[in-house]
Amino acid sequence: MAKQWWKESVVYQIYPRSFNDSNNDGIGDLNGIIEKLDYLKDLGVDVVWLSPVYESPNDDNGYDISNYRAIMDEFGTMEDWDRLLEEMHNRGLKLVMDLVVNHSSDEHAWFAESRKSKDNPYRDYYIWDPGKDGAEPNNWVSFFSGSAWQYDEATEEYYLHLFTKKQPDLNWENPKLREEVYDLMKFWLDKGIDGFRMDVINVISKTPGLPDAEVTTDSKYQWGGEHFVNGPRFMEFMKEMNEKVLDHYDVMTVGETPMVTPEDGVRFTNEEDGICSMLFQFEHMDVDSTPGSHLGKWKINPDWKLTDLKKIMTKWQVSMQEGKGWNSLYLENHDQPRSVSRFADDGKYHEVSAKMLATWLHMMQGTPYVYQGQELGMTNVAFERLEDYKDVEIHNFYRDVVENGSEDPEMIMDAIRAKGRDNARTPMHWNSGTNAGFSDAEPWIKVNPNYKDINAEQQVNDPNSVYSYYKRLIQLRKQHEIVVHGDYDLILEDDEQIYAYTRTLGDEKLLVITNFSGEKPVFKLPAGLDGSRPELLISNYDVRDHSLEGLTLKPYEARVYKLA
Ligand code: TEU
Ligand code: CA
Repeated sequence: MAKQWWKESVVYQIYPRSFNDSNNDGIGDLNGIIEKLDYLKDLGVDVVWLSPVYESPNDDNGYDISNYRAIMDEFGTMEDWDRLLEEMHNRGLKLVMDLVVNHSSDEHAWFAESRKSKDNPYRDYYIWDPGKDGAEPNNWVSFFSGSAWQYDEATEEYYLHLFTKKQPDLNWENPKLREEVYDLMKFWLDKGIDGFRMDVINVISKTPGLPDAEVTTDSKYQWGGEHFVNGPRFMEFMKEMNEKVLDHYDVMTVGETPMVTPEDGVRFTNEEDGICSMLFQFEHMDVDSTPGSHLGKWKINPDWKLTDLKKIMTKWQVSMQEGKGWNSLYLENHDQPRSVSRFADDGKYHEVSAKMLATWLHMMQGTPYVYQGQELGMTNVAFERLEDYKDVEIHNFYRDVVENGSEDPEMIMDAIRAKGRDNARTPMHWNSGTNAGFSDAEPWIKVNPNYKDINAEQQVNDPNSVYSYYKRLIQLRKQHEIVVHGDYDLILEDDEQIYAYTRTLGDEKLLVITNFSGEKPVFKLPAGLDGSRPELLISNYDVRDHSLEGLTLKPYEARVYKLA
């Protein structure tokens, strides 16, 4: 397999609004990030992915951009950003910026022009339609509830918005719009950044004529994915973007691509003619959802099984290695609940189970991502009142289902507490002081009350902390080539408590054993694996007995062995 710096790297995601507030206005900012670069260096990560820091009215916290070449006032200035890049590069850290070009903000100058008149030169930068019989042009539902169309008085037409109505979709069919995107990408690349994370990049091409979605539920609006997920001209647009822009720089790109299969994954990331370095697939993020509707994420399936997760992860691991593609490995980001609360135990076994999940993820094939606070084992939050949640997705969802009278409000609040994106967006826990050391002022969103027990200050110098464990995992990647390049094989396929797999490179083998339960299952070494001289590389308990035959695991135990 071809060697690339981004395969050997670990990426750390920063959600700037919630990371560190340097000027005490309650909002994280660029200078706050600069203050913490030594922390990131100590952790050992190689790349930082910064969620959007561009000018934005913040309808969707920066994923609605009103100027692609300016920094949001609340976050600082372009000089601050230049200094951030310089300080990162001085420390050998790389910077990946978020590229949000499926849509802009409705406050972008292009849209202000576009909506003025039907013959405005910017009209075709967006997707306009007169509608059908005084109603929306089609039945598509928005990702964030309600119709994907908004009526606009000025020209008496509708515009498409797959996300909020303040996020109008850009019209990629228009070559002028595409050139604008390539120009803004060059603007940042020429400043010296090291790559892009591409927001919902696989929905930029829509089926011509924008036909109705198939009706599969009794809701007024239907999921229209068949008409825009990996749409007809998606690959063509991406090839053009690569030829005109990306091929001229040594950068990494990670496509955020909902609803893709491993076959798509290989198509998008393979060494020969892929369109990005790696991608974020979502199948494992849906393992605990109820399939069948776009609102499935809120309907938690309490009966999801470890074997479901094994099937998904193994399919991706094997397909990508056979097709010479490359995986991103993630359990958290700014859109997902905290992994220790979701997949492990944020109570009694908080510390060991956070370490177990980290082991499981970092030993797979692909580039691991750590989302801010994950390295401390930060947990979900449970706000009492709806007003304490700030996320537009949460509020739209609540309005949609509760105010239309279809669901019980307390049930909806529970779904929000379990799955809402704000679980990941509470301020970072730096210490046990005021507001967890994030800010002296009241933060824009409340701090998780457990910050006195879970914070960086207490963990950085504790060799047994979740943080120190992450540091060691990241080091293992630097020390053992097999962690990066070894082939993955699942073992104990049917076990509902133990997730175990091997990695193989030449005549070297790693054995990864993780217990996803609070019980004490017995690990049986499969025939053909020689466990006679195992060398323990890392574990989340003190291990005395290394015999692998009939090994009784402790709750949420994790061990990684190198087999001779
Ligand atoms: O998310 C895209 C996406 O697929 C969302 O539907 C996401 O999965 C959802 O939040 C889960 O319920 C990206 C960004 O990561 C997200 O923060 C933005 O809100 C969205 O695009 C629009 O830009
Ligand atoms: Ca601030």
